[in-house]
Amino acid sequence: MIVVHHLNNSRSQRVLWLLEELGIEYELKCYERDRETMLAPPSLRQVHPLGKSPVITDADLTIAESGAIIEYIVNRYGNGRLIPPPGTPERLRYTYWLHYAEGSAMPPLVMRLIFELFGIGDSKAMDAFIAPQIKLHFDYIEGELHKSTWFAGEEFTAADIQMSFPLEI
Ligand SMILES: N[C@@H](CCC(=O)N[C@@H](CS)C(=O)NCC(=O)O)C(=O)O
Repeated sequence: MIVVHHLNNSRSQRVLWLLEELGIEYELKCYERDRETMLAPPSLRQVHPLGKSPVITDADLTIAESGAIIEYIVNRYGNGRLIPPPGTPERLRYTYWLHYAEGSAMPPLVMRLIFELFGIGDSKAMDAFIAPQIKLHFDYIEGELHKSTWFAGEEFTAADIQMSFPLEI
């Protein structure tokens, strides 16, 4: 059975949503962030060396990175659900958003979170780089969402689940 190592208020919400959406049984192991640093507890490093969430185990497999976890679950257990058929334009858009969420959207958002956490939210770096980058990305996302109902087209897919985290942040 899949075990989800879930850190409170984290990207592993995506994995829980996906598993619920697909109706897959799983076991939940919860971890609490340090209230000051927001870091995960050291016990999470016993599951994966980086000690980040999400991470899942499934029999003898340990899988980290939310995009990789989503791909694994959809391919292994999805039976074609929540993913556009191969070779379609929708499938390409699906792959794009699955990567874009962590590769492009999250970095400026994480920078802003860290700057705010350490009390340097009003800074030259925030004004000159971080805030304009966030605006650039969100104007782009808004424009893309005008083209179709969901990120990959007219059907809800796991790419929407992956994109939920930057939007929520
Ligand atoms: N790109 C990774 C990011 C993983 C990550 O940074 N997770 C955060 C929670 S949202 C975390 O574990 N933070 C606590 C820590 O770094 O100790 C993914 O998508 O899974």
